[in-house]
Amino acid sequence: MLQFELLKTEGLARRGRLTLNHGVVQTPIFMPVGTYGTVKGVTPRSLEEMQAQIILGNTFHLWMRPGLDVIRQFGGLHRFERWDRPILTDSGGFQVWSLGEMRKISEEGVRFASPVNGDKLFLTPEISMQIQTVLDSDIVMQFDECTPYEVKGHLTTDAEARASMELSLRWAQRCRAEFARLENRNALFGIVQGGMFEHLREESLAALVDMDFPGYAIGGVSVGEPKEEMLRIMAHTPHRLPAHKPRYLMGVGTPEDLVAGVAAGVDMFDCVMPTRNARNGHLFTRFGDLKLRNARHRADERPLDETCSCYACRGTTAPDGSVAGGFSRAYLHHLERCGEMLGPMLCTIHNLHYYLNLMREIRESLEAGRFEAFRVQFAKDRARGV
Ligand code: PRF
Ligand code: ZN
Repeated sequence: MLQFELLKTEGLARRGRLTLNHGVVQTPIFMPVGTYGTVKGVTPRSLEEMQAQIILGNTFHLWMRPGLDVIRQFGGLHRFERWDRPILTDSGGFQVWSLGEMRKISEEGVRFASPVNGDKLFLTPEISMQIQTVLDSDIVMQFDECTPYEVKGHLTTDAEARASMELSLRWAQRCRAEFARLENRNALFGIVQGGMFEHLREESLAALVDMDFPGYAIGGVSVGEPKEEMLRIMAHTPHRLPAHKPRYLMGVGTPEDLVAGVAAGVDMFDCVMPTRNARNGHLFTRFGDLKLRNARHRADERPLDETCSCYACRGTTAPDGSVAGGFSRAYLHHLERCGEMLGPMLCTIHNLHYYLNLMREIRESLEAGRFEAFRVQFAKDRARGV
């Protein structure tokens, strides 16, 4: 099941409400990435505290480990990973694509050697649907081929991008048929491809809209192309999708990309950036990015972001008024230098809280009809410096 209501619009930007089998998601939304059935470094309790509404999982990784027998025994991914709110799973198309030379793509599917134990494996649209049905994710992604930006030292040509996009369309059809055969009660999204070619994206989009999916994603961006190319595709595709269905931009991006994406009409985002960068000591704040390794933080008593209400920045106040947490830049710098695991844990809490709060502020600005004003203030704040 999937229901999507548009609550308000401003220009191309939209404020919506998405109802899924495991709950309601207020859009625009950022979805933390939980590849292996865990958002790296944070507990589900902590995700709830920062008001995460929906998280990602990965078909490919969970198929490798722990394997479908275990997930099936648990009745799906929700109970296995102890997250009872909505989950979206990616189909494996992109993850297999990331294996590079280790894979072989044919009409039927993708043949590759398991990166875990070298076993010969074959992933097809049908198998991806079967896996995602066992996972019981609220949103199932079609199995697609993510068209690369470059192949073997040359930019992907129009003809190459077309062949890839058309293959993804045939796979979309097969996904739809298998999803129906399995009587999956969740929602299947189609994925627009077409590389950096607008006319191909329009063809892909039209064909997917004819197949009538409950939601649509934009894939094949943020695959190594220059920023201007990403922004060109982001400005081109979202608003051409059906207005009354959710739109998901896959694997994007920086805080600036999210704000630009919303302005272009995107409702949903995911990216490893807040979690991965946190583990490398790269923090996002209202006033710009901060590199924890920098010696300037050595004795700095300030929190990462004085306006942030996350556990790392402000701590939590107990009923008796006592405060726990609220860590200084000096302390976080120290943890980073010593390789202590509390460092990445606190940084992940902060970065995810920042991303989720950014989306909350975007939703509030849309409700108030002040998204344009918000964009101006956002850019000004981010340029101030930490
Ligand atoms: N396809 C799928 N997953 C994805 C992508 C895609 O094109 C991208 C592209 N940035 C990220 N994740 N299935
Ligand atoms: Zn914080």
